[in-house]
Parts: sequence; structure tokens; C-alpha cells
Amino acid sequence: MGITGSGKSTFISHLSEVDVEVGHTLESCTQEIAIYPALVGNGKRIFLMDTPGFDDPNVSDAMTLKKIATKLGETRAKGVLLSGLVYLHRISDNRLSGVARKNLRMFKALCGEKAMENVALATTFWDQEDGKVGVGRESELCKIDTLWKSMKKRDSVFRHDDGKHTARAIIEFLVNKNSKVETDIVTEMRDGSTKLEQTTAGREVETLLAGVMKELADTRKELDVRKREALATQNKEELEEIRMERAELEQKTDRSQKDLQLLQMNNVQLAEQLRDQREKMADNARTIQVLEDRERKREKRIWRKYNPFRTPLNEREWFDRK
Ligand SMILES: Nc1nc2c(ncn2[C@@H]2O[C@H](COP(=O)(O)OP(=O)(O)O)[C@@H](O)[C@H]2O)c(=O)[nH]1
Ligand SMILES: [Mg+2]
Repeated sequence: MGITGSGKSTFISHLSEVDVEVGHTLESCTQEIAIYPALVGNGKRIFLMDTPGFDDPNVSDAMTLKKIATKLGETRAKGVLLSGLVYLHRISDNRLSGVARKNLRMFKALCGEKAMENVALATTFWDQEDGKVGVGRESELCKIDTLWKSMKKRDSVFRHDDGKHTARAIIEFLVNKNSKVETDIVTEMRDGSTKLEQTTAGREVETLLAGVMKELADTRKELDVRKREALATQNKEELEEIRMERAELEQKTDRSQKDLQLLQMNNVQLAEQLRDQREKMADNARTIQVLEDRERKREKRIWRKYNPFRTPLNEREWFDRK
């Protein structure tokens, strides 16, 4: 885990046996969280889960939490426990931004104290920073942030500054613990009736959402006052401006309401929704296939029409032509 652009996908690409999509700005828009197979140590097979950060302008925190909770829940339902969790942070960032703090808070809330035994925190982008400055920043980080501080005490803070080698070392550190963990979000939702909003991570998102809703309500009041004044003075320009701001406000309110609804979901509903999504995707794939076949037949008919002396058309020839 970690903020978008901290190097999560790149980290995985150092170990994965299949291609990983790196640097995709809309990564979190991907419907599902990707899992990549990799080999470590003496041929031990592991699976790496690439999660989105809680900072994508196109995906709400509630949606990101829902995706992570769904995937972790599904994995656990198959009987798979985690060997560990890795949190990445760019050492080149000169301060712990609001977004970085939020991601750290969410990470802590999702994992829970028990899972911390199998957590590794690692800094990336060492090539983008002067070595001394980086070292200073790393020790500062381990002083100002409680999670980094406690992980440092457990010797679980790493520098990911040597591509494949450090990625491997970090993963092997976790795998070699030979213990498995379950995250709090999974434990908390296991009974099937607990809603996302009742989990520690869900409460974090709900608090953020409550802040957004409060701002929206304040803006609504301000707009009402401005509208009364504009109506009194018949200020048409101002009224038009207010109309547009109001439309934007309604959209944001609508999105927040949807986020609140997401937080109402429990494990069973998350799994059902995932199944529905997959069925829909399979349906779409089948429709595309039918349309492609139809288009191919049409092209074939046209080809035959303009090549009347070259029949029968052999399939090989058709494929070569394409
Ligand atoms: N200079 C530098 N670039 C990196 C490093 N790690 C990742 N990148 C680049 O940063 C961008 C975002 O990386 P990505 O792995 O997609 O980040 P994610 O959003 O956390 O998955 C990509 O262009 C990567 O090539 C690093 O350690 N140093
Ligand atoms: Mg990524």
C-alpha cells in the first residue's frame, strides 16, 4: 500500500512473473485489484496484491476501501492468509503531506495491531534524492510518525533503493517470518453482518466523509444567502453563477451520499456485488465476441464479392490478409 506514485506497481514488477501496469495515473479505476504471481527464495511461489492509494481524484476513499475490503475478504474466504503487508513512501517527498498521513492512517486501520508483526515499511525514490538528505528525512520520519517509529523499533523499516534486490529482500523478510496474518478489516467483517462503516478503517473514511458533508452543508447555506441577495438586487450574472455552483454542489452531495451507501455494505453484499460485476464483465466479453464475429463475416462477404475468381477462400489466406 501507499500513495499513488509511491512505486507500488514498480516494486511488484521487480518480482512478478507477468507484466505489471506501472505509472498508470488512473490505476485505481481498474475495476478489480490485481494479484501477481512471483517466485522468491528457493523457488517459493507467492502472490503479490497491488492496491490503490487513498488519494485518487477519480475514486472516492469509500470506493477504494470497498475494493480493498472486497479483495481481502474474498482472498480470506478462499482460505488464504497474508504473509505480510508492505507500505511504500517516497523519500523524495520533503514532508509528510496530508495525503501521505491519510494513507498511513488508513493502512494502520486496515491492518490492525496484530498484523503489524508482518508489516514492512519501505522508502522509495532514493535515486531522486541526495543520499544525506534522504537519510535525514528517513530518521525524521521515524521520529514524527508513530507507525514509522514503532516499525523502526521492530527493525521493519527498509530502503528500497536497489530494484530487484531490495524488493526481494523486503518480501523475503516477510515470507521468512513463516507466520500468517489476517488484517483487522477482514476479522471485523467476518461475521457477515458487520458493515464497512463499523470497521476501524470504515470509521476513518466515515469521519472524512462527515467533514466533506459538513463543508457541503456550509456551502449550501452560503449559496442560499447569496441567492436571496442576488434576487433582491435582480443581479442576473450572480444568479447564473449561483445556479452553476449549486449544480456542482448537488453533484458532490450525490457522490457523498453514494459513498455513505457504500459504507453500509457488509461482507455478504460485497461478495454479491463482486459476483454481479464479474458476470456483467463476462456478458460484455461475450457480446463483444459476437459483434466481432459478425463484423468478420461481413468483411469476408465483401472480400469474396471483390475477389470472385479467388474462391474458395482459404482460411489461412484470410488470416494472412488481416
Ligand atoms: N526515479 C524513480 N522512479 C520510480 C521509482 N519507483 C517508481 N518510479 C516511477 O514512478 C512512477 C509511478 O510508479 P508506480 O509504480 O506506478 O507507482 P504506484 O502508483 O504506487 O503504483 C512510474 O513512472 C515509475 O516508473 C523509484 O524508486 N525511483
Ligand atoms: Mg500502481
